[in-house]
Amino acid sequence: MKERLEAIKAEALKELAGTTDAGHLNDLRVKYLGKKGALTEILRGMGSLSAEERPVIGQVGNEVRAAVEAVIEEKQANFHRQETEARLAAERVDVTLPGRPLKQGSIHPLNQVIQEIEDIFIGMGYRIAEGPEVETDYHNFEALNLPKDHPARDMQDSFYLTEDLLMRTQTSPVQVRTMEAMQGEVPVKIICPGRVFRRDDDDATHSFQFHQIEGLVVGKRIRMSDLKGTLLEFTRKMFGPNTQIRLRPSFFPFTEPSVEVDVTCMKCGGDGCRVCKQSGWLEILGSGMVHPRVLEMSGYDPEEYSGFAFGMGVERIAMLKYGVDDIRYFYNNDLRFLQQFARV
Ligand code: 2NM
Repeated sequence: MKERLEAIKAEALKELAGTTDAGHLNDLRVKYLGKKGALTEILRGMGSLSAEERPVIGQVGNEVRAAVEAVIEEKQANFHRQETEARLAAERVDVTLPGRPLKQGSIHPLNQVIQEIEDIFIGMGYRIAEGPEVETDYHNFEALNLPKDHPARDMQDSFYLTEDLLMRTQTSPVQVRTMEAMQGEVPVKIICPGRVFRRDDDDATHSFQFHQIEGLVVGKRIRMSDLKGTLLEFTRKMFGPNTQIRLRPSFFPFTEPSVEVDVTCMKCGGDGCRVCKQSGWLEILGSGMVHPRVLEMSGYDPEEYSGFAFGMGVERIAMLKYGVDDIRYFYNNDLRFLQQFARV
């Protein structure tokens, strides 16, 4: 029996020496040490041995089992280590490689212009006010002193949703709402940026939807000179410190007097060029002293308070500033256009 055990040991060790993979190693473990394995089979037959032989054979059996087990464990550990090393090599990451660049978007040129204008007025103590794009006829027209028969109220010129609701044609209704909410408190000092809508055919300089920024100041003894100084300060911050402004009389239902404001051409500095059609001047905004009836309807006594207001088209300013000759570039979202405004 002892010889058979030694023979099994020799055979097992020889076979084990030849294994090169974990699967085969496991097969051998089952073959020699498993429940139906060769060694187990022999040791099961120990019952028939004499009392003297049993401990001797038992000891040899245990030694053989231990020797075979030891080799299997060592081989298993080796295979495991090799496997780990192979995986580490295969999955190796070079942490010193530069990362993949993240695609970064940029602020839309219209929003850049809006933010720039906002920053200038915030610097002068203004607050930003926003309001709904769907407006009541009252806030969009009536409260701005636009009489029922005014041409701007023509159904053909605005997007009416119902008898009483329309897409706002200006951001002035936000100023009306702000005055209402402030219940006669002063100062009112706000700018209102936002999208406005007009029923118009799109072309190179017109769009049925565009952006405006309107400003409003209401307080005691607010004068035309405050308006002039404010607009000069704004235009110099926006278009350069040498900018001049020129006020021409005009008409708006919500202001009296009303003026249109020109700035010296930012392209030629006033000498005359293609952009300013040789005049040296560019019209950039409309403004005036808030009409007493507008103040009164929104809760300000025109005997006690006065104010000025102004409004400008964001697209027009962006087109002049960047030399864009078609308003539709702002809405097409062509990256070749937009990326020229990316500030990296
Ligand atoms: C403009 C031109 C002139 C204006 C007036 C008001 C309000 F609400 F105070 F009456 N807001 N905006 C105004 C005045 C707007 O845009 C060309």
